[in-house]
Amino acid sequence: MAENTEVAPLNERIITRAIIERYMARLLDCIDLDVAVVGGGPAGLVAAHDLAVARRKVALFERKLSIGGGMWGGGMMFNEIVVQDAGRGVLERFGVRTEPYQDGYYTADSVEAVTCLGAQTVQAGARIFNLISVEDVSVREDRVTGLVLNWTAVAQSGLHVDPLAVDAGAVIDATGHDTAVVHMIERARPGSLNTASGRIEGQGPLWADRAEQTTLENTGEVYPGVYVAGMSANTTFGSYRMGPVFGGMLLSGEKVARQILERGDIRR
Ligand code: 48F
Repeated sequence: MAENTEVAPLNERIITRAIIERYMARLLDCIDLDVAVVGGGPAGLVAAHDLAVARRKVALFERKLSIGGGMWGGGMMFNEIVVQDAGRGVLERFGVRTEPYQDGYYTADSVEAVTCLGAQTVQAGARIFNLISVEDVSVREDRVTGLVLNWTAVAQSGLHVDPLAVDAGAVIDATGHDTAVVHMIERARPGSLNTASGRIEGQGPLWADRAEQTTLENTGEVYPGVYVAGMSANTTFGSYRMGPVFGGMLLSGEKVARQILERGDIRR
């Protein structure tokens, strides 16, 4: 019997409906989250991955078109990153190949690092929403209970369009140098952060060794319901910047996921 090789002509209405229906279903599924991650750099991706592996309902909101944050560009657009032993272990867990350089330093291709982290995170069950900016938090008394979202294009074009909101048992500020969510809390509740001064302590100049250590120490809850990870942790609690060495970011993502999992009360 002759095989029917005829292909049905493409129908634009089907393509449009497929995209809208599938996207809407995923968005609706994420309006009540266990954990909302803000920022798709290395710290946010690792956190979202580990929480999804532990079967938490987790979504990551990234304001840009692409995830990866500061990782794509390596150092000054030389797209290689450096990690030490501990960070290398995280990269390898995500299937990123590393190459020994010298004395416990390893390099990895930054494009491979971002794409592997991204793919593993989505496949683990975390939903990544790009092109969405977190513009505020929602609160009930003295606890953050969710995020206020809008299309990045709305903010960029200065249009007066009201946002939408999602609920979350915990929010992770993984917005890097911006420390965006913590700034929102500081504006709304001045002096209430779990830092030495109650305010954002700020970021100092470059000191890679010290900053790698403190990124991990500073990872944690900064306000009821809000955790900081990655560079945002150092800016919040006050420490140095570290340049294109990424172990601290990856380990901070692991640590914040662990901290949230250890808290039995963070579940929708
Ligand atoms: O900056 P980023 O990569 O943060 P990270 O994971 O890693 C820091 C390193 O890249 C580097 C460094 C290490 O040596 O110092 O800077 O801590 O990723 C932060 C992401 O958050 C997004 C931003 O676009 C970036 O991709 N972001 C920032 N503000 C918002 C946001 C916001 N309001 N809403 C959504 N996404």
